[in-house]
Amino acid sequence: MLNIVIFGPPGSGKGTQSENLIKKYNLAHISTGDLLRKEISTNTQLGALAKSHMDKGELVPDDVIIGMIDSYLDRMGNVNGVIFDGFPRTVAQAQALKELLASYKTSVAVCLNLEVPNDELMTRLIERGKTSGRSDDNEETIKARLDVYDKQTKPVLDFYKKEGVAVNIKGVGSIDAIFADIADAVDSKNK
Ligand code: B4P
Repeated sequence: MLNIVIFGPPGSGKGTQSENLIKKYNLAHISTGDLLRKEISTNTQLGALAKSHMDKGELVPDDVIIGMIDSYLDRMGNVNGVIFDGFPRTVAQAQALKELLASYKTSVAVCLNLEVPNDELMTRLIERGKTSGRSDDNEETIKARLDVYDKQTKPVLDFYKKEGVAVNIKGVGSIDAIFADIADAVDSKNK
């Protein structure tokens, strides 16, 4: 299986480039952010819990997220591989993913680390906020999310470096040019 973690700070283009990955490699896709927003829009209990964290720019607790991934993998059926978009965001989530995938006799083939400077992230997310309707796309919450990324999420990259699967991708430039680098990285890990 070709399992890909698409990694990077908020607004680095994880969702955007996942769309391109799905088309090129015919993979299943799981975005924890999208799943949480779906729970919020359908007014579930989980959605209410998620909203209370997301509105402050905080991460949703690990046990909730890991439970979502577990049940997704349980239902996934026969696929060529999975794109994990916005997950893992903590080392505990990365460790849990490793164990879950091992139970299916598979592992993460590549972790694509999208590198984008903070001022560009802020510009993109403020711009997205004009149309997204997302309650976390405002300056104050974006600052909190960038801080959470530095403290809680960045260490995940060291986890994947130790696993020997991390690849840095320059995440600034045209979406197509960035995807060309992404495809080269995936192809070189998928020989
Ligand atoms: P996510 O939904 O994962 O969203 P994101 O990090 O904001 O966005 P992404 O990187 O996908 O950016 P996009 O492609 O849209 O997370 C939201 C929240 O959910 C988190 O803060 C957290 O609270 C919670 N959550 C989710 N997963 C969790 C987990 N595992 N554990 C705990 N909590 C979790 O790109 C952004 C914008 O840039 C778009 O408008 C796009 O058009 C633009 N863009 C993309 N590429 C560009 C380029 N090359 N040039 C110019 N603009 C570009």
